[in-house]
Amino acid sequence: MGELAADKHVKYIISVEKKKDSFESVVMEHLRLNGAYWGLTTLDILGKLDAVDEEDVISWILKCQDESGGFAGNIGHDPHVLYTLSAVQVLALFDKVDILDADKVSNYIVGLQNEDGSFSGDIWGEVDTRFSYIAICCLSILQRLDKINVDKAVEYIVSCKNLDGGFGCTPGGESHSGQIFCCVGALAIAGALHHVDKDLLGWWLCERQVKSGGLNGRPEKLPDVCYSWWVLSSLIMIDRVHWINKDKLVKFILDCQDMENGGISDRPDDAVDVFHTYFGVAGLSLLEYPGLKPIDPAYALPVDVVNRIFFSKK
Ligand code: GRG
Repeated sequence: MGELAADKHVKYIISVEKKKDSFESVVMEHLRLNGAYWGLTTLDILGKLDAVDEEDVISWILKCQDESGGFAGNIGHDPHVLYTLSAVQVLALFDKVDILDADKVSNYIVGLQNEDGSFSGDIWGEVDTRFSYIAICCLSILQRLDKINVDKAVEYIVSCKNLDGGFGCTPGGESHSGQIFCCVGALAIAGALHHVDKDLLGWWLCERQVKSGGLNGRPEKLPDVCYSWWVLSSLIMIDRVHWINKDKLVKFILDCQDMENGGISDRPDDAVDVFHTYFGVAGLSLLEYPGLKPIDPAYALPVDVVNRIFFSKK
């Protein structure tokens, strides 16, 4: 089996950040803050966060904040809960959450909770369990979870549970591993994992492993490195990770590396990108691959960062 080309992945991430005119940078322009979270968290898991200029990153993030308190994907764009979580997560990596006005950011999120407990992603109103996770995770990091109706938020997530044990985007929506991560992660943070049928969901999740060792997002679909995160983190949160073949999954992820120029792709021999590089490295971290910082399956941040948020005396 090959090895993790850690140094090459660090160089790849830094090169994407520098090539502002590249195809990848241009298509990611409007979601750059989310891309920054993927890239910087990868660097931190690899122990190389100091390869970037912290002050540059932080001053750019602050310029992405809108007067509503929410953050946009880049300067001058519209705010959305996803970029708001990314901003808070990146600041957490640098131990700089304190520079934010936590009440202002929280008020933006609180304003997006609907009567039925669900969350909209922004003022345009789209509802999805992704936004429930984002709101709960972000408010928890800001230590402001008590500002929303958590019981209602949990009730809405539970209303998206299916007969197969999985969860969808909205009530009745098909179970999908990405949404399952969001629902299980939100319930874990809210202390409400008792709503999950762990054996039933664990069975559905471990059936996502295909012959190559990779995981797919739902039945009959192709495997993709990103599901190493969505599926594994969910299995860990419900204590069923021993139901998949870890060695085969490690091999699948390593086979998706570009051994020459760094980066990880969705499947072997495809083009690499920062999204799959992050989820590949994060997946390996969940699999306890040597030399990587452990990552927290619910907060999607390194465990030392999560411990600093909740256990440091400030
Ligand atoms: C902090 C890690 C973190 C996440 C923030 C945005 C978000 C919360 C979660 C997204 C969860 C999600 C829905 C992930 C799935 C992404 C994905 C690869 C979707 C592809 O869907 P299809 O239908 O692909 O195109 P399949 O694989 O089903 O063919």
